[in-house]
Amino acid sequence: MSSVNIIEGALNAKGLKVALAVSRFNDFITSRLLDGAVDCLVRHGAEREDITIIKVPGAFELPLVCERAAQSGKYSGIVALGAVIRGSTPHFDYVCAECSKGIAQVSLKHGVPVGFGVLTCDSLEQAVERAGSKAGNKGVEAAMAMLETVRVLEQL
Ligand code: INI
Repeated sequence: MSSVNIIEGALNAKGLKVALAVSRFNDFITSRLLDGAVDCLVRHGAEREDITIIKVPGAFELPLVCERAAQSGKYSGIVALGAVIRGSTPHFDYVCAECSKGIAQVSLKHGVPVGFGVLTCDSLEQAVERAGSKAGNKGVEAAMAMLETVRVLEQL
């Protein structure tokens, strides 16, 4: 019996130009996500000068800057980093919905992998857990996912 063909991406960031879009809202959380993403890329072979950090006010603004970054053709991959924490109004739901939908659309429209490193949490405690403590660092996970997808696309 012949073997199946498997396409998978190596976790190698050598030579890649990457944009990291990060929101200032809940900066004490998003700065940890950003540190994690940069560290992850550098440890996987990226050069620091090939990493561009784009700061935006909040998660709602992330899709637009990811769209421009993707459209520019300058980047092999993008990572969106943010932290949306539920309050007492429905604002949370609108920000999360537009942010996640917008980022997914950018990826599909331009064929550029956009790692989704936006926390959507019910409490500050949940966010802290996902920004470099008990539940890992979602900035690292999003950078890894972007990296793997870039390398998968190269083979398709
Ligand atoms: N933006 C966030 O990134 N996280 C939040 O938790 C948040 N909350 O809760 O309001 C938030 N709001 C701001 C929003 O992203 C926009 O920046 C703002 O509405 C201006 O367009």
